[in-house]
Amino acid sequence: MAYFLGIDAGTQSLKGILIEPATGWTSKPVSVHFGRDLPQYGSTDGFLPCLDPQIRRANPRMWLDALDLLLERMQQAGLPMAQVAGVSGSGQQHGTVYLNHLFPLALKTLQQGQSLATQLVHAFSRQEAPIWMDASTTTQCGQLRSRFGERLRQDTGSDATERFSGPQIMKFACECPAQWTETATVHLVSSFLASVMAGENLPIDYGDGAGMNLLNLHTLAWDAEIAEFTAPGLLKRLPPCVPSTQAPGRLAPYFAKYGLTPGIPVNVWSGDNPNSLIGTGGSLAGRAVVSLGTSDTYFGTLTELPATPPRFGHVFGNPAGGFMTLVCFTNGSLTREHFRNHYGFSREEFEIAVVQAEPGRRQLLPWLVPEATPPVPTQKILCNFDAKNATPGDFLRALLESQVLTMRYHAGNRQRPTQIRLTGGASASPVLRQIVADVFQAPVVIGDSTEAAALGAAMRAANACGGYGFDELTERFCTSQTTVTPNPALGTTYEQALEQFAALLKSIK
Ligand code: XUL
Repeated sequence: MAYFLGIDAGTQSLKGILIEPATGWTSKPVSVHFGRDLPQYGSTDGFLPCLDPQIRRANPRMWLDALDLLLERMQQAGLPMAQVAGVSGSGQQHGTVYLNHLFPLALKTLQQGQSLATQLVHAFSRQEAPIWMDASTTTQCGQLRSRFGERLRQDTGSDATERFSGPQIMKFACECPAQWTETATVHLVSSFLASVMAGENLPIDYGDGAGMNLLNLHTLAWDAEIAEFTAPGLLKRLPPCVPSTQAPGRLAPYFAKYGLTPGIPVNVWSGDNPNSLIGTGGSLAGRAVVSLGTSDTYFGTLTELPATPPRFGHVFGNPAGGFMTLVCFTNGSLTREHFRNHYGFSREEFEIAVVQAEPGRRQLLPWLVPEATPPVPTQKILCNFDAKNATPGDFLRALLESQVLTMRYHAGNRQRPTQIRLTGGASASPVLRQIVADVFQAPVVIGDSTEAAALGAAMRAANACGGYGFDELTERFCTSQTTVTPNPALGTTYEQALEQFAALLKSIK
């Protein structure tokens, strides 16, 4: 039997799972929590403490120690490591790792008697890796915007974004020119760990590469002009960018110590969002994933590059082919909970009140806290109805519908999805499930997203190293018991509601 290994290098932990596609078997996830399991790095939440809340960096050697510990734990758990036929992974997006000229030789000569972190200690030109939570590059974003204007969004799929790798590299090259000169290679978290496993520098994939403000999505090559403006000599420090389905590496002999077979193929790793798209079963053409959590997130598949990328979102590569959008809405479950508590409703009372209210009649701008999409810096709740005299049900229905309408409005895809995979805590609410189905007029499949990035990575390994198609992998690993069908009678109602919502949005511009 052939098993495939998926590793998820997240913000707070490293997780691994094995899958066996012939039977659909999935192992229990094994994990290493950076804060609890590697306290020597002083990174309780996965990053180094810093008084400046804009600065968020991690020690990349912590990720190496975590990789050793994870594979040791997987072996100790009795997982069939010797039968693993391919490896892939997922990395928190945008984080950058800076390596010097010693890295390739250090990788090639890894000895089983010592840890990865010990053997690679001299290979870093920068000891810390800025991660996606770092927001300290507003100046650099401004410079990129004034130099390239709209072209940045049109060609790289995103406006200049603080956490993105390009602005992060720009800041480092400018503030630390000597260390920049010493830098031979800039990796993403994903391509760094993939390279370690392969014992040689591996490429970046289109999924994660698109989160850098450096990849030209029209040519699928690094944009030389943007790269040179970002940092002198950056182009020659970037690994090549390749399709997510390539498996250019072979597992390094070092990993035999965990029972793995040296020489098995290593698929290029990708970002956590592209991997989650695969792992939630949302990567097939026409599908979208809506995750209803603290914030709400919309991932939509795109077969072609949109003429205009979403104004406030991002376009990344879809590892299954084509592209994906990612749009994040800050006012998610906390806002829903706030208003439920405001009316003193239990969850059941909340459901009943919303079901009883009339659909599509009332809209509001649901921004209790500053919102990312569209960017609104302060609280703003604006209604197109008389909120004082509305019943609690009318108000709460307007809130839920508007939260879904804003997703449809900002999704960046004119075509409605043919199926939505719904995940996250609030996907447990029957009334919210139905509203998502009705507003999008698409069937909603309730999924499980707990290990979506690790599962997506394992599915990508099975695709790239085992020849399994994403259709069959999705069918086997992303099953669901529950589907909610849209009510076609409400199609026109919600088209009108969308127009009314758009009018309300315009009224604040
Ligand atoms: C997406 C983003 C986060 C990170 C970490 O743009 O910054 O989702 O990928 O999860």
